[in-house]
Amino acid sequence: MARLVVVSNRLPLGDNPSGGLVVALEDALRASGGLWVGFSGEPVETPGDALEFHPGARFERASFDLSATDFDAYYLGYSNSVLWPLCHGRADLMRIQPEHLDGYRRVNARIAELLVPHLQPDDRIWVQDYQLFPLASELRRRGVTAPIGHFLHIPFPGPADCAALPNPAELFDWLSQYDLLGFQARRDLSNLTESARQLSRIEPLEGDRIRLCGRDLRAGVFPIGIDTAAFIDEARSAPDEDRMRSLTGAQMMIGVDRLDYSKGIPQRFRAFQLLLEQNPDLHEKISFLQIAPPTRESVEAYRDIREETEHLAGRINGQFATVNWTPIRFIHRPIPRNVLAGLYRQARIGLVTPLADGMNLVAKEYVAAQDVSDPGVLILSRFAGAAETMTEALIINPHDPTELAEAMARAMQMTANERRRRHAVLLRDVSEHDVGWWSAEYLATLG
Ligand code: GDG
Repeated sequence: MARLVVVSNRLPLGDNPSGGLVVALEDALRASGGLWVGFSGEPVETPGDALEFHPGARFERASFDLSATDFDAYYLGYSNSVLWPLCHGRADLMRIQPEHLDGYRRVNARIAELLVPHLQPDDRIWVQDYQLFPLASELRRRGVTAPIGHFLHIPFPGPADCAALPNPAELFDWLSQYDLLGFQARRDLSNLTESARQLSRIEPLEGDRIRLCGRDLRAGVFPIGIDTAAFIDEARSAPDEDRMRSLTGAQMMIGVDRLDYSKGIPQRFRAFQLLLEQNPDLHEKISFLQIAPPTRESVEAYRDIREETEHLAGRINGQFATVNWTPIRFIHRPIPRNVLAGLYRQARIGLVTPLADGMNLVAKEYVAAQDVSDPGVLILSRFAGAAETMTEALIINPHDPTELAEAMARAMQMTANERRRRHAVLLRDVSEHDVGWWSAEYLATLG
Protein backbone atom coordinates (compact mmCIF):
# COMPACT_ATOMS: atom_id res chain seq x y z
CA MET A 1 0.00 0.00 0.00
CA ALA A 2 1.31 3.46 -0.87
CA ARG A 3 2.79 5.38 2.05
CA LEU A 4 0.71 8.33 3.26
CA VAL A 5 2.35 11.70 3.81
CA VAL A 6 0.21 14.28 5.61
CA VAL A 7 1.23 17.94 5.61
CA SER A 8 -0.51 20.43 7.87
CA ASN A 9 0.29 23.87 9.17
CA ARG A 10 0.78 22.60 12.70
CA LEU A 11 2.35 19.29 13.67
CA PRO A 12 0.60 17.68 16.65
CA LEU A 13 3.50 17.04 19.02
CA GLY A 14 3.19 15.72 22.55
CA ASP A 15 2.02 12.31 23.73
CA ASN A 16 -1.63 12.92 24.24
CA PRO A 17 -3.20 14.40 21.15
CA SER A 18 -6.93 14.45 21.79
CA GLY A 19 -8.41 16.11 18.70
CA GLY A 20 -10.52 13.89 16.44
CA LEU A 21 -8.62 14.99 13.36
CA VAL A 22 -5.33 13.92 14.91
CA VAL A 23 -6.73 10.55 15.91
CA ALA A 24 -8.23 9.90 12.46
CA LEU A 25 -5.09 10.86 10.62
CA GLU A 26 -3.03 8.78 13.02
CA ASP A 27 -5.20 5.77 12.19
CA ALA A 28 -4.77 6.37 8.49
CA LEU A 29 -1.02 6.92 8.88
CA ARG A 30 -0.70 3.74 10.90
CA ALA A 31 -2.63 1.68 8.36
CA SER A 32 -0.28 2.35 5.47
CA GLY A 33 2.81 3.60 7.27
CA GLY A 34 3.31 7.27 7.12
CA LEU A 35 4.89 10.60 7.72
CA TRP A 36 3.24 13.71 9.18
CA VAL A 37 4.95 17.01 8.47
CA GLY A 38 4.14 20.39 10.02
CA PHE A 39 5.35 23.53 11.76
CA SER A 40 7.02 22.98 15.14
CA GLY A 41 4.81 25.61 16.79
CA GLU A 42 7.01 28.50 17.98
CA PRO A 43 9.04 30.81 15.72
CA VAL A 44 12.82 30.56 16.25
CA GLU A 45 15.72 32.93 15.56
CA THR A 46 17.63 30.69 13.12
CA PRO A 47 15.40 28.04 11.54
CA GLY A 48 17.15 24.77 10.74
CA ASP A 49 17.65 23.84 7.09
CA ALA A 50 16.23 20.33 7.36
CA LEU A 51 13.15 18.63 8.76
CA GLU A 52 13.51 17.52 12.35
CA PHE A 53 12.30 13.95 12.88
CA HIS A 54 10.49 12.98 16.08
CA PRO A 55 10.51 9.33 17.06
CA GLY A 56 7.08 7.75 17.39
CA ALA A 57 6.01 4.14 17.62
CA ARG A 58 3.13 4.41 15.19
CA PHE A 59 4.39 6.60 12.36
CA GLU A 60 6.99 9.27 11.70
CA ARG A 61 6.57 12.93 12.48
CA ALA A 62 8.80 15.66 11.12
CA SER A 63 8.69 19.35 11.93
CA PHE A 64 10.09 22.49 10.34
CA ASP A 65 10.94 25.77 12.04
CA LEU A 66 9.92 29.24 10.97
CA SER A 67 11.59 32.58 11.64
CA ALA A 68 9.47 35.26 13.30
CA THR A 69 9.37 37.19 10.01
CA ASP A 70 8.13 34.17 8.06
CA PHE A 71 5.61 33.28 10.77
CA ASP A 72 4.22 36.81 10.79
CA ALA A 73 3.93 36.98 7.01
CA TYR A 74 2.77 33.43 6.23
CA TYR A 75 0.64 32.60 9.27
CA LEU A 76 -0.59 35.77 10.98
CA GLY A 77 -0.41 37.77 7.74
CA TYR A 78 -1.57 36.09 4.55
CA SER A 79 -3.22 33.00 6.11
CA ASN A 80 -5.09 34.66 8.95
CA SER A 81 -5.43 38.29 7.88
CA VAL A 82 -6.32 37.66 4.22
CA LEU A 83 -7.45 34.08 3.51
CA TRP A 84 -9.32 33.41 6.78
CA PRO A 85 -11.48 36.57 6.70
CA LEU A 86 -12.00 36.20 2.94
CA CYS A 87 -13.19 32.58 3.21
CA HIS A 88 -15.53 33.58 6.05
CA GLY A 89 -17.23 36.37 4.11
CA ARG A 90 -15.33 39.16 5.91
CA ALA A 91 -13.32 40.75 3.11
CA ASP A 92 -13.72 43.99 5.09
CA LEU A 93 -11.36 42.56 7.73
CA MET A 94 -8.61 41.65 5.25
CA ARG A 95 -5.24 43.39 5.67
CA ILE A 96 -3.58 42.93 2.29
CA GLN A 97 0.18 43.49 2.34
CA PRO A 98 2.44 42.41 -0.55
CA GLU A 99 5.19 41.22 1.81
CA HIS A 100 2.71 38.85 3.49
CA LEU A 101 1.81 37.23 0.18
CA ASP A 102 5.55 36.94 -0.58
CA GLY A 103 6.08 35.29 2.80
CA TYR A 104 3.18 32.87 2.18
CA ARG A 105 4.69 31.81 -1.15
CA ARG A 106 8.18 31.64 0.36
CA VAL A 107 7.16 29.40 3.29
CA ASN A 108 5.24 27.03 1.01
CA ALA A 109 8.26 26.82 -1.29
CA ARG A 110 10.48 26.10 1.71
CA ILE A 111 8.21 23.33 3.00
CA ALA A 112 8.37 21.71 -0.47
CA GLU A 113 12.16 22.06 -0.51
CA LEU A 114 12.45 20.40 2.92
CA LEU A 115 9.99 17.63 2.07
CA VAL A 116 11.21 16.51 -1.36
CA PRO A 117 14.38 14.67 -0.16
CA HIS A 118 12.21 12.51 2.13
CA LEU A 119 9.60 11.48 -0.44
CA GLN A 120 9.51 7.89 -1.68
CA PRO A 121 8.44 6.81 -5.17
CA ASP A 122 5.01 5.41 -4.26
CA ASP A 123 3.97 8.06 -1.70
CA ARG A 124 0.64 9.82 -1.77
CA ILE A 125 0.47 13.22 -0.18
CA TRP A 126 -2.45 14.78 1.68
CA VAL A 127 -2.22 18.52 2.30
CA GLN A 128 -4.46 20.14 4.92
CA ASP A 129 -6.08 23.55 4.71
CA TYR A 130 -5.70 27.11 3.50
CA GLN A 131 -2.22 27.80 4.86
CA LEU A 132 -0.82 25.40 2.25
CA PHE A 133 -2.72 26.11 -1.00
CA PRO A 134 0.53 26.59 -3.03
CA LEU A 135 2.26 23.45 -1.73
CA ALA A 136 1.34 21.15 -4.63
CA SER A 137 2.58 23.63 -7.22
CA GLU A 138 5.86 23.97 -5.32
CA LEU A 139 6.20 20.17 -5.16
CA ARG A 140 5.39 19.77 -8.87
CA ARG A 141 8.00 22.42 -9.70
CA ARG A 142 10.52 20.19 -7.95
CA GLY A 143 9.55 17.16 -10.03
CA VAL A 144 7.05 15.42 -7.71
CA THR A 145 4.55 13.38 -9.75
CA ALA A 146 2.90 11.52 -6.83
CA PRO A 147 -0.86 11.90 -6.20
CA ILE A 148 -1.40 15.01 -4.07
CA GLY A 149 -4.72 15.80 -2.42
CA HIS A 150 -5.92 18.90 -0.60
CA PHE A 151 -8.65 19.19 2.01
CA LEU A 152 -10.06 22.60 2.87
CA HIS A 153 -11.40 22.77 6.43
CA ILE A 154 -12.98 26.22 6.02
CA PRO A 155 -15.51 27.55 3.47
CA PHE A 156 -14.44 28.15 -0.13
CA PRO A 157 -15.16 31.73 -1.23
CA GLY A 158 -17.74 32.57 -3.88
CA PRO A 159 -17.03 34.84 -6.88
CA ALA A 160 -17.68 38.15 -5.08
CA ASP A 161 -15.20 37.26 -2.33
CA CYS A 162 -12.59 35.79 -4.69
CA ALA A 163 -12.62 39.09 -6.55
CA ALA A 164 -11.29 40.75 -3.37
CA LEU A 165 -8.06 38.69 -3.41
CA PRO A 166 -4.89 40.47 -4.51
CA ASN A 167 -4.48 37.97 -7.38
CA PRO A 168 -7.54 35.71 -7.71
CA ALA A 169 -6.23 33.72 -10.70
CA GLU A 170 -3.22 32.55 -8.70
CA LEU A 171 -5.47 30.70 -6.22
CA PHE A 172 -6.82 28.53 -9.04
CA ASP A 173 -3.35 27.96 -10.48
CA TRP A 174 -2.31 26.63 -7.07
CA LEU A 175 -5.38 24.41 -6.73
CA SER A 176 -5.01 22.99 -10.23
CA GLN A 177 -1.80 21.17 -9.22
CA TYR A 178 -3.64 18.80 -6.86
CA ASP A 179 -5.26 15.54 -7.93
CA LEU A 180 -8.18 15.77 -5.50
CA LEU A 181 -9.75 18.84 -3.93
CA GLY A 182 -11.85 17.98 -0.88
CA PHE A 183 -14.44 20.29 0.66
CA GLN A 184 -16.64 20.22 3.75
CA ALA A 185 -19.95 21.00 2.06
CA ARG A 186 -21.72 21.15 -1.31
CA ARG A 187 -21.78 24.93 -0.84
CA ASP A 188 -17.97 25.00 -1.08
CA LEU A 189 -17.78 22.83 -4.18
CA SER A 190 -20.29 25.02 -5.97
CA ASN A 191 -18.38 28.15 -4.89
CA LEU A 192 -15.21 26.67 -6.37
CA THR A 193 -16.96 25.93 -9.64
CA GLU A 194 -18.67 29.35 -9.82
CA SER A 195 -15.57 31.33 -8.85
CA ALA A 196 -13.32 29.46 -11.28
CA ARG A 197 -15.95 29.78 -14.04
CA GLN A 198 -16.05 33.55 -13.70
CA LEU A 199 -12.30 33.62 -14.25
CA SER A 200 -12.65 31.15 -17.18
CA ARG A 201 -10.45 28.68 -15.32
CA ILE A 202 -12.69 25.61 -15.26
CA GLU A 203 -14.30 23.08 -17.58
CA PRO A 204 -16.58 20.52 -15.93
CA LEU A 205 -15.86 16.95 -17.07
CA GLU A 206 -17.64 13.67 -16.21
CA GLY A 207 -18.76 13.01 -12.60
CA ASP A 208 -16.42 14.52 -10.04
CA ARG A 209 -13.78 15.37 -12.65
CA ILE A 210 -12.95 18.93 -13.58
CA ARG A 211 -10.39 20.60 -15.79
CA LEU A 212 -8.90 23.46 -13.78
CA CYS A 213 -6.42 25.79 -15.51
CA GLY A 214 -5.96 23.08 -18.18
CA ARG A 215 -5.18 20.24 -15.75
CA ASP A 216 -7.57 17.33 -15.04
CA LEU A 217 -8.37 16.54 -11.43
CA ARG A 218 -11.23 15.57 -9.13
CA ALA A 219 -13.20 17.61 -6.64
CA GLY A 220 -15.64 16.32 -4.03
CA VAL A 221 -17.44 16.85 -0.75
CA PHE A 222 -16.15 14.99 2.33
CA PRO A 223 -17.86 16.33 5.46
CA ILE A 224 -15.50 15.88 8.39
CA GLY A 225 -16.71 14.16 11.57
CA ILE A 226 -15.52 13.55 15.11
CA ASP A 227 -14.29 10.41 16.87
CA THR A 228 -17.88 9.76 17.91
CA ALA A 229 -17.45 6.53 19.88
CA ALA A 230 -14.60 8.01 21.92
CA PHE A 231 -16.55 11.19 22.61
CA ILE A 232 -19.62 9.26 23.75
CA ASP A 233 -17.41 7.42 26.26
CA GLU A 234 -15.81 10.68 27.35
CA ALA A 235 -19.20 12.26 28.05
CA ARG A 236 -20.53 9.19 29.90
CA SER A 237 -17.57 9.05 32.22
CA ALA A 238 -17.33 12.82 32.74
CA PRO A 239 -17.09 14.28 36.25
CA ASP A 240 -20.20 14.09 38.43
CA GLU A 241 -23.01 16.09 36.85
CA ASP A 242 -24.81 17.21 39.97
CA ARG A 243 -21.91 19.15 41.36
CA MET A 244 -21.95 21.42 38.33
CA ARG A 245 -25.63 22.32 38.59
CA SER A 246 -26.32 25.97 39.25
CA LEU A 247 -27.73 27.21 42.55
CA THR A 248 -31.15 28.01 41.14
CA GLY A 249 -31.46 24.74 39.23
CA ALA A 250 -31.60 26.67 35.96
CA GLN A 251 -31.28 24.80 32.65
CA MET A 252 -27.97 25.35 30.94
CA MET A 253 -27.37 26.56 27.40
CA ILE A 254 -23.80 26.07 26.17
CA GLY A 255 -21.61 27.61 23.48
CA VAL A 256 -18.02 26.46 22.81
CA ASP A 257 -15.93 28.29 20.24
CA ARG A 258 -12.47 29.67 19.70
CA LEU A 259 -13.05 33.39 20.21
CA ASP A 260 -13.27 34.11 16.48
CA TYR A 261 -15.38 36.73 14.70
CA SER A 262 -16.72 34.03 12.38
CA LYS A 263 -18.47 32.22 15.23
CA GLY A 264 -21.28 34.73 15.80
CA ILE A 265 -20.79 35.08 19.56
CA PRO A 266 -22.04 38.71 19.88
CA GLN A 267 -25.09 37.78 17.78
CA ARG A 268 -26.01 34.95 20.17
CA PHE A 269 -25.49 37.22 23.20
CA ARG A 270 -27.90 39.77 21.73
CA ALA A 271 -30.45 37.07 20.96
CA PHE A 272 -30.17 35.83 24.55
CA GLN A 273 -30.73 39.38 25.77
CA LEU A 274 -33.87 39.57 23.63
CA LEU A 275 -35.04 36.21 25.00
CA LEU A 276 -34.73 37.51 28.56
CA GLU A 277 -36.44 40.81 27.69
CA GLN A 278 -39.39 39.04 26.11
CA ASN A 279 -39.69 36.12 28.56
CA PRO A 280 -39.47 37.24 32.21
CA ASP A 281 -40.67 33.74 33.16
CA LEU A 282 -37.31 32.39 31.95
CA HIS A 283 -35.33 34.53 34.40
CA GLU A 284 -33.42 32.24 36.75
CA LYS A 285 -34.62 29.30 34.60
CA ILE A 286 -31.91 29.42 31.93
CA SER A 287 -28.25 30.23 32.21
CA PHE A 288 -25.87 30.53 29.31
CA LEU A 289 -22.31 29.19 29.58
CA GLN A 290 -20.02 30.44 26.82
CA ILE A 291 -16.56 28.91 26.65
CA ALA A 292 -14.34 30.84 24.27
CA PRO A 293 -10.60 30.21 24.54
CA PRO A 294 -8.42 32.92 23.01
CA THR A 295 -6.93 32.47 19.55
CA ARG A 296 -4.64 34.50 17.20
CA GLU A 297 -4.56 37.36 19.67
CA SER A 298 -1.82 39.25 17.85
CA VAL A 299 -4.25 39.86 14.96
CA GLU A 300 -6.19 43.09 15.55
CA ALA A 301 -9.63 41.76 14.61
CA TYR A 302 -9.33 39.17 17.40
CA ARG A 303 -8.63 41.80 20.04
CA ASP A 304 -11.73 43.67 18.86
CA ILE A 305 -14.01 40.63 19.13
CA ARG A 306 -12.77 39.97 22.66
CA GLU A 307 -13.61 43.48 23.76
CA GLU A 308 -17.03 43.40 22.13
CA THR A 309 -17.92 40.05 23.67
CA GLU A 310 -16.79 40.93 27.19
CA HIS A 311 -18.61 44.22 27.04
CA LEU A 312 -21.87 42.61 25.92
CA ALA A 313 -21.73 39.85 28.55
CA GLY A 314 -21.12 42.45 31.25
CA ARG A 315 -24.01 44.59 30.07
CA ILE A 316 -26.49 41.72 29.87
CA ASN A 317 -25.49 40.42 33.30
CA GLY A 318 -25.81 43.92 34.73
CA GLN A 319 -29.30 44.19 33.25
CA PHE A 320 -30.70 40.83 34.44
CA ALA A 321 -28.57 39.15 37.13
CA THR A 322 -30.05 38.42 40.56
CA VAL A 323 -28.22 37.54 43.74
CA ASN A 324 -28.26 33.85 42.90
CA TRP A 325 -28.37 33.87 39.09
CA THR A 326 -25.81 35.03 36.56
CA PRO A 327 -27.41 34.89 33.08
CA ILE A 328 -24.13 34.61 31.12
CA ARG A 329 -20.97 32.92 32.33
CA PHE A 330 -18.20 33.75 29.89
CA ILE A 331 -15.01 31.72 30.21
CA HIS A 332 -12.11 33.03 28.18
CA ARG A 333 -9.83 30.04 28.83
CA PRO A 334 -9.56 26.52 27.42
CA ILE A 335 -11.39 23.85 29.43
CA PRO A 336 -10.13 20.23 29.62
CA ARG A 337 -11.79 17.98 27.08
CA ASN A 338 -13.39 15.58 29.58
CA VAL A 339 -14.95 18.48 31.51
CA LEU A 340 -16.23 19.90 28.23
CA ALA A 341 -17.85 16.57 27.36
CA GLY A 342 -19.66 16.55 30.73
CA LEU A 343 -20.84 20.13 30.28
CA TYR A 344 -22.29 19.36 26.84
CA ARG A 345 -24.16 16.43 28.37
CA GLN A 346 -25.71 18.60 31.07
CA ALA A 347 -26.70 21.41 28.74
CA ARG A 348 -30.33 21.50 27.67
CA ILE A 349 -29.36 23.59 24.64
CA GLY A 350 -26.25 23.47 22.45
CA LEU A 351 -25.82 26.78 20.71
CA VAL A 352 -23.80 26.79 17.48
CA THR A 353 -24.39 30.03 15.60
CA PRO A 354 -21.45 30.84 13.29
CA LEU A 355 -21.87 33.45 10.56
CA ALA A 356 -19.67 31.20 8.40
CA ASP A 357 -18.04 27.87 9.26
CA GLY A 358 -16.45 25.04 7.27
CA MET A 359 -18.18 22.31 9.27
CA ASN A 360 -18.25 23.01 13.06
CA LEU A 361 -17.29 20.05 15.20
CA VAL A 362 -18.90 21.45 18.35
CA ALA A 363 -22.33 20.67 16.85
CA LYS A 364 -21.29 17.03 16.45
CA GLU A 365 -19.67 16.81 19.88
CA TYR A 366 -22.80 18.22 21.52
CA VAL A 367 -24.96 15.53 19.89
CA ALA A 368 -22.54 12.72 20.75
CA ALA A 369 -22.39 13.81 24.41
CA GLN A 370 -26.14 13.71 25.08
CA ASP A 371 -27.92 11.23 27.30
CA VAL A 372 -30.12 9.42 24.73
CA SER A 373 -33.00 9.08 27.20
CA ASP A 374 -33.14 12.81 27.94
CA PRO A 375 -31.19 14.62 25.21
CA GLY A 376 -30.80 18.37 24.76
CA VAL A 377 -31.59 20.44 21.68
CA LEU A 378 -29.04 21.60 19.12
CA ILE A 379 -29.58 25.10 17.71
CA LEU A 380 -27.49 25.34 14.55
CA SER A 381 -26.68 28.14 12.14
CA ARG A 382 -27.56 27.52 8.51
CA PHE A 383 -24.10 28.91 7.68
CA ALA A 384 -22.24 26.01 9.31
CA GLY A 385 -21.28 23.23 6.89
CA ALA A 386 -22.82 20.91 9.51
CA ALA A 387 -26.29 22.28 8.66
CA GLU A 388 -26.24 20.43 5.30
CA THR A 389 -26.55 17.09 7.09
CA MET A 390 -27.76 17.90 10.62
CA THR A 391 -31.20 18.95 9.50
CA GLU A 392 -32.96 17.75 12.66
CA ALA A 393 -31.30 20.53 14.65
CA LEU A 394 -33.24 23.79 15.00
CA ILE A 395 -31.70 25.51 11.99
CA ILE A 396 -31.55 29.28 12.37
CA ASN A 397 -30.26 32.45 10.74
CA PRO A 398 -27.77 33.85 13.28
CA HIS A 399 -28.20 37.40 11.93
CA ASP A 400 -31.84 37.47 13.04
CA PRO A 401 -32.07 37.92 16.83
CA THR A 402 -35.83 37.33 16.89
CA GLU A 403 -35.55 34.00 15.10
CA LEU A 404 -32.68 32.92 17.32
CA ALA A 405 -34.44 33.96 20.55
CA GLU A 406 -37.56 32.06 19.41
CA ALA A 407 -35.47 28.95 18.81
CA MET A 408 -34.07 29.23 22.36
CA ALA A 409 -37.59 29.53 23.79
CA ARG A 410 -38.77 26.60 21.66
CA ALA A 411 -35.87 24.44 22.80
CA MET A 412 -36.72 25.22 26.43
CA GLN A 413 -40.29 24.03 25.89
CA MET A 414 -39.64 21.07 23.62
CA THR A 415 -41.17 17.80 24.81
CA ALA A 416 -38.92 14.89 25.70
CA ASN A 417 -40.44 12.91 22.82
CA GLU A 418 -39.55 15.49 20.23
CA ARG A 419 -36.07 15.93 21.69
CA ARG A 420 -35.46 12.17 21.54
CA ARG A 421 -36.76 11.89 18.00
CA ARG A 422 -34.57 14.69 16.69
CA HIS A 423 -31.55 13.53 18.64
CA ALA A 424 -31.80 9.94 17.36
CA VAL A 425 -31.58 11.15 13.75
CA LEU A 426 -28.67 13.47 14.51
CA LEU A 427 -26.78 10.82 16.44
CA ARG A 428 -27.14 8.34 13.60
CA ASP A 429 -25.53 10.84 11.21
CA VAL A 430 -22.72 11.73 13.64
CA SER A 431 -22.02 8.04 14.31
CA GLU A 432 -22.10 6.88 10.69
CA HIS A 433 -20.07 9.80 9.40
CA ASP A 434 -17.33 9.96 11.97
CA VAL A 435 -13.79 11.13 11.38
CA GLY A 436 -12.58 7.65 10.47
CA TRP A 437 -15.22 7.49 7.74
CA TRP A 438 -14.08 10.92 6.53
CA SER A 439 -10.40 10.05 6.11
CA ALA A 440 -11.20 6.63 4.62
CA GLU A 441 -13.57 8.16 2.02
CA TYR A 442 -11.11 10.87 1.11
CA LEU A 443 -8.14 8.52 0.77
CA ALA A 444 -10.15 5.97 -1.22
CA THR A 445 -11.02 8.73 -3.70
CA LEU A 446 -7.44 10.01 -3.85
CA GLY A 447 -6.50 6.44 -4.81
C1 GDG B 1 -11.81 24.43 11.70
C2 GDG B 1 -13.01 24.96 10.89
C3 GDG B 1 -14.05 22.69 10.99
C4 GDG B 1 -12.96 24.63 21.71
N1 GDG B 1 -12.80 25.17 22.93
C5 GDG B 1 -12.23 24.24 23.69
C6 GDG B 1 -12.03 23.09 22.92
N2 GDG B 1 -12.50 23.36 21.70
C7 GDG B 1 -12.53 22.38 20.60
C8 GDG B 1 -13.94 21.95 20.28
C9 GDG B 1 -13.78 21.44 18.86
C10 GDG B 1 -12.67 22.34 18.32
O1 GDG B 1 -12.02 22.95 19.43
C11 GDG B 1 -13.24 23.44 17.44
O2 GDG B 1 -13.59 22.89 16.21
P1 GDG B 1 -14.62 23.63 15.24
O3 GDG B 1 -14.92 22.68 14.14
O4 GDG B 1 -15.82 24.02 16.00
O5 GDG B 1 -13.93 24.97 14.74
P2 GDG B 1 -12.45 25.48 14.22
O6 GDG B 1 -11.46 25.46 15.31
O7 GDG B 1 -12.71 26.80 13.61
O8 GDG B 1 -12.01 24.40 13.11
C12 GDG B 1 -14.28 24.18 11.24
C13 GDG B 1 -12.77 22.21 11.67
O9 GDG B 1 -11.65 23.03 11.30
C14 GDG B 1 -12.45 20.77 11.28
O10 GDG B 1 -12.41 20.60 9.89
O11 GDG B 1 -15.15 21.98 11.52
O12 GDG B 1 -15.36 24.64 10.44
O13 GDG B 1 -13.19 26.36 11.13
O14 GDG B 1 -13.32 20.13 18.85
O15 GDG B 1 -14.36 20.99 21.22
N3 GDG B 1 -11.49 21.94 23.40
C15 GDG B 1 -11.11 21.95 24.70
N4 GDG B 1 -11.25 23.04 25.50
C16 GDG B 1 -11.80 24.19 25.05
O16 GDG B 1 -11.93 25.17 25.81
N5 GDG B 1 -10.57 20.83 25.23
